[in-house]
Amino acid sequence: MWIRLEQGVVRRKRFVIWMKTALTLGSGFIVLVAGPLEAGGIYFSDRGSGELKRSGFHGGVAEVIHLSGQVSSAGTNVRGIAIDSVGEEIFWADNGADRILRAKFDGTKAEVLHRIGGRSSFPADLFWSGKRRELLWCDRNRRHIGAIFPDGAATEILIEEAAASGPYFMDWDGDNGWLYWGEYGGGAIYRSRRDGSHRTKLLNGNNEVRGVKVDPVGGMLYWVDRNEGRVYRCPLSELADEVIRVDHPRVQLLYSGLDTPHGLELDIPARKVYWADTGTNAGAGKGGHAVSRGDFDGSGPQEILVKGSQPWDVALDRRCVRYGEWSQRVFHRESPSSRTDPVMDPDEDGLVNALEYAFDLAPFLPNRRGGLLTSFLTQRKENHERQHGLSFHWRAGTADLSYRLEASRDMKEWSEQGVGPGGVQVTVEPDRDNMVEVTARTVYSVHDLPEHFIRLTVQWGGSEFALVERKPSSRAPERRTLR
Ligand SMILES: [Ca+2]
Ligand SMILES: [Ca+2]
Repeated sequence: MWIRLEQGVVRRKRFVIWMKTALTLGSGFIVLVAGPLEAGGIYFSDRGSGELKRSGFHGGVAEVIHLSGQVSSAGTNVRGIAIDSVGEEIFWADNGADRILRAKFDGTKAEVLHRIGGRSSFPADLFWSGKRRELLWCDRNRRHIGAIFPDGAATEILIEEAAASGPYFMDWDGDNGWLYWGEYGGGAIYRSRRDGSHRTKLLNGNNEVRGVKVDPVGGMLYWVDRNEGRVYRCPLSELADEVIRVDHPRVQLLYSGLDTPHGLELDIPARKVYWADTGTNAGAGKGGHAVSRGDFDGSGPQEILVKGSQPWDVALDRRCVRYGEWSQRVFHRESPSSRTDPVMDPDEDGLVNALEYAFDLAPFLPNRRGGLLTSFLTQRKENHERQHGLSFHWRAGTADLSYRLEASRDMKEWSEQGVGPGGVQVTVEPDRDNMVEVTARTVYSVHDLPEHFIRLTVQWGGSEFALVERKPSSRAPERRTLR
């Protein structure tokens, strides 16, 4: 039985499939669908035209998002943009009327989320935290960083006097609980806890910081310097103790010769950095009036993806519903098919591109062969019986991927019903983008079985790829096999 998870799965909190009965459920998640060609893409605010725009991952001609609902115009001075790919909503700041707005991805239900009353304000950058269901934003003129809770429309000021010339672009590292922001005119980058405690100046010496983003997985801070026309990064480990300058030897210059870079966005699984360039310095820099992208380590070319009038900020919807869409997200536009073909393995890590797609990995960064699946033992409270479990992150909502789970005690005879009474139970929980965490668990005890294996077979197109996990011998580190 092949299982394909529909897009709607990622919006549900949690559901369970019983392998023995799943065929008779008749529910929507085990179906073959033609589906759309793409789900995700690049969203950007175009300050010059006062519009919100989008394109696919390889750019091209920008599509204007036409707004309808409470408002039909994005505003007269459009700034930060953020998206919620689960709720399919766009949030943006309008510095013209001092307000923060939202709309659905297709532009419908456009409305004012928050009006900033009183004296002169300057809403700039935004960050949507799906976990906390809050929108963080910074106000350059009032020099503070705040939170808006769209569900109840409540607001809160988190950090006062964030920087002398005001905070301008910001990011939230939810994994480690740090808020990062850059100063509008002073060249510094700061961080603090969400409540403003443990505040530190990390870095100094930029000629006007714009986008600031953190990669907690790689332990790296990324930022742009508007007037030098540069994209930088620096290991977070270098930023802990004392303020360093931008010419510190551990600061890496990734891209230079840009025009007027502003908003920044990261695609951590794909190891890409995107930036919006307003073109307002009107120099000879590369990529002005456009959204560009490059690689995390600066190794690939600057790819100028999509033009605008004055792109100010950029956000990514990283969902992919077909291999072709993912391929545009992770590979350079000029990459030959000898790298991009689904059955190729350009990083020679033993995982063909179709598997890198299924598990949301980078196809040019070798992954640990055993890192995809987690094999574990659980113990039932009532009788201390041990069950064999397997968990993995999986791309849901695609038109071309499905998987099958089987169990074996000898790696010869495989059964979809497991090797004991009760079968295998599968639980699916939303993770991020259109990825979900799948956990399979035997309902029977594996205590008396000298060996027990769970096999995951991935199907892409007409190809199948099998990954096998052995029952751990104890709670000690798991043993894994891949074939
Ligand atoms: Ca590979
Ligand atoms: Ca890889």
